[in-house]
Amino acid sequence: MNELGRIEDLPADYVAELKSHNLMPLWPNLRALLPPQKPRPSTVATHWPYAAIRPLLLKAGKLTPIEKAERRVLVLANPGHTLEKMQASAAMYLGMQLLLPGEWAPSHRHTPNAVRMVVEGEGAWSTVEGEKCPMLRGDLILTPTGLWHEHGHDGSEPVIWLDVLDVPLVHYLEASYHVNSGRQTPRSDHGERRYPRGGVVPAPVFERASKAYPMLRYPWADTRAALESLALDQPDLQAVQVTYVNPETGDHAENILGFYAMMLRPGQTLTLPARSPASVFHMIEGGAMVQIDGQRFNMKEADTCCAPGYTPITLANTSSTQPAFLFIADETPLHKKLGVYEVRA
Ligand code: GTQ
Repeated sequence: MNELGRIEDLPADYVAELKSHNLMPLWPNLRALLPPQKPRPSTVATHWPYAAIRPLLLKAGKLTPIEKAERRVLVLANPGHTLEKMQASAAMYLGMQLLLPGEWAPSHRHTPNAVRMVVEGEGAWSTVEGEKCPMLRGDLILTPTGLWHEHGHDGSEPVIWLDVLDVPLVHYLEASYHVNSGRQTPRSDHGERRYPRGGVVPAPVFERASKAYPMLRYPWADTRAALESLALDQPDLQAVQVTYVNPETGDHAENILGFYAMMLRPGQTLTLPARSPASVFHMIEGGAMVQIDGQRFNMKEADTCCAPGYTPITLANTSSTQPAFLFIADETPLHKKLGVYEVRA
């Protein structure tokens, strides 16, 4: 490949004149914009052990009352993007949120989509568009774009969950904003009761189902049972994985990020191919060694890590007797919609 001209190769007064007209020469920056063969992601493989997060989050609970925080969150920031950008990858944001007994995080809605994966504690709930969703360990709760949501806690111990948002993308699009409001009035219908089995969905006769997001809570007990059933049915299946879908459309549960649960059989090692989207792994149960770009993370329960796109990832269950369960978030729906999704051999 031939060397392209550098900015220093141009007369300084010419460059100054270009800039005074809000113009830039492409060629000194062409390789940075379009690197050869594969992207040069800023996202670096990063491991956030829960043992490090938990005491610092509980300390935030002492230092900052909920009224001063609205959302009491420690952001899992990828150093490759600089910590100040508060992003895990190009499109993903991760935060660990703490709610103490009796606290209330007031209702708001925003343009970025969010999900919550419950990590610890009992008695908290999220109300999403009036649907009160109990938060039990391993549950996935959607708060898609534009839907009102608030969090409350009637239990006696701290509750902690992982927030996954597409805010870096929506912010980059200059489309990120929020609106606040008061308490929501709970409704009686619940998506998780309407869609208890994946194979059969309600067939309305007198009315059309009109909700864009018909299911908001995906109980862990059901997801775990689905994985165990899948593993039993297909003993040779390499990747025992389910996708969180919109039960009406079969599409991904949200528009931008994809969400999955994976079971690693006892002793299993699984290498995922290099794919264009970045991904996040969160250990729901058990432990796993995660190898990304020559880095090895010993993932214990409630640990989280992220991997850039275009790199193979190896997951190895650290137990030879127990299955391990992971929650995965990635940028697949976004890449597929934009036509940039790739799997490399
Ligand atoms: O719980 O609504 O981690 O609005 C960041 C922004 C959580 C939330 C975050 C939010 C929320």
